Amino acid sequence: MSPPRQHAWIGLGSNLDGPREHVERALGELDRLPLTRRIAASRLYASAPLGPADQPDYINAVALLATRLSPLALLDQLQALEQRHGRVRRRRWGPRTLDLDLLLFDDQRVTLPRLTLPHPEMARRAFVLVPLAELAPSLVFDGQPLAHRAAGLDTRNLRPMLPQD
Ligand code: PH2
Ligand code: MG
Ligand code: MG
Repeated sequence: MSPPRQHAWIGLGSNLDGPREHVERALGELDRLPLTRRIAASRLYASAPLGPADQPDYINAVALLATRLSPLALLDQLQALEQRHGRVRRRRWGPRTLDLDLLLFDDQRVTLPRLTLPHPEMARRAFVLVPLAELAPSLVFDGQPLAHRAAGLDTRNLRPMLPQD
């Protein structure tokens, strides 16, 4: 019997070497991971960097996957995809070609050295919460629909990208 199909939410980010192309290509690649389909993607958003300011602006998006992988097997696949995009880990919160963060995996709570679910920072980051709320406005997180949470965040440094941008 195959394991059940579960929903995983992924935050994508890039601010190096053609960030828009990295994010758009990764959205296609997420759909081709083993035992996995991408079932939705938010618009792309441009955002000012959180953390060190001496780095380019980011392109961010959120994707929804249906997967039969376990959370850790999916994390392995996401990290391998980051590597294939030439990701080099330098400083914390520094610039990167592709960052794929596992945000939510159904309603699972996980506390492991490699993985914490839900992602501990997601509720504070407009560049995660706004695209997530675009896909799932009524999803309840910490007792509140995402749309309400997103409305309470400072979004001055976040803008949806238009096709001609
Ligand atoms: N990711 C970081 C650090 N800072 N800032 C923005 N705007 N978007 C990101 O995805 C981002 C960041 C580390 O993962
Ligand atoms: Mg990140
Ligand atoms: Mg990351």
